[in-house]
Amino acid sequence: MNRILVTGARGQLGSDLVMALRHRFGATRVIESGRSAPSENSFLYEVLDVTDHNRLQAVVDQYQIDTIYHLASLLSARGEHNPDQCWHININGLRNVLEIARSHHIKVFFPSSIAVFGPHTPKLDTPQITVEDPSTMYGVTKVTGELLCHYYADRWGVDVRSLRLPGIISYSAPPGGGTTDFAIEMLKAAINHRTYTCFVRPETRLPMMYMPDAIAAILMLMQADPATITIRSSYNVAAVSFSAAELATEIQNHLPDFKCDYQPDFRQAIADSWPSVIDDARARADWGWKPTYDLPAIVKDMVSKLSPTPYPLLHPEAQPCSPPPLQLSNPF
Ligand code: VAH
Repeated sequence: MNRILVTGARGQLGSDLVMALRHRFGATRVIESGRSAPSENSFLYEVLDVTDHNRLQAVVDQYQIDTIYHLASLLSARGEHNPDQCWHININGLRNVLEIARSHHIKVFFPSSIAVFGPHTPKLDTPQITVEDPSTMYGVTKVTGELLCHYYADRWGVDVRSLRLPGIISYSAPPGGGTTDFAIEMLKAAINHRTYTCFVRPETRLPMMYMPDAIAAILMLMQADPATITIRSSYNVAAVSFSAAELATEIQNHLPDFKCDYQPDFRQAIADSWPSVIDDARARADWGWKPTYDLPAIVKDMVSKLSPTPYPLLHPEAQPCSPPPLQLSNPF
């Protein structure tokens, strides 16, 4: 029991999820995997391209895997610059996971996204069941992925569970080339440089979630009694919605000299196609979902975790050296 494989384990979500899974189930019960060999810390790590069915089969057999957290995918912004690769990895990778889950009776977590929604989806209190007309290849792969999950659960009885994750904010691993990366970039830039140029307009409001809440939602869903799971495509989950300007204002409550300007790029159109506020009543009713972090709590925790530890000012020259230039995420 609980022999777990995490694909895409070194991504933004995977880095924190692996730690949480190892903490809960034991370090030797969780196998990390990714397309490239890790630069360090290769403890129970397998190089695995999820589009390679035979390699995935070999890893599953070697470790007698009974649960797969399938995180390997290209996100929205990166996917728009390489839609063919986005389709290939996101769909063929998921199909390999579901096929092996079917033949080996493996439980699966699949991260969907609010990116399944599009311009004709209700923007406020987006229902669990509604129009899904995504305008990105990433969103198309997530709609297709949800339909595949529902099919494998309904037709073959695969215990696959899924969440439509909002933008995830974390301080540990860097963001992975998504449209919601502006939130993490703004926080890191505020702390390191006191200034940030945001790639969406100030009034752009999106559903977001702090990483601890995302990890809690995933673990609650995967531990829930199967009888309580009434959605086998993907559950809406929500925590907080805020605009880029509201985030900047909350940061200024901690860093008064922080300045943010706005130069929207191609990611503005992606953000505009997504909802602002999600209705997650079904997740709350079925398996007790309840978020913990609101915007002030997120910013307070991020600022404290990302701020350099203040030096003991033993001497006026003992000022901390200026941090290295911040490499903003390049989504391609
Ligand atoms: C992205 N962070 O921006 C991801 C997420 C809701 C957005 O799927 O692509």
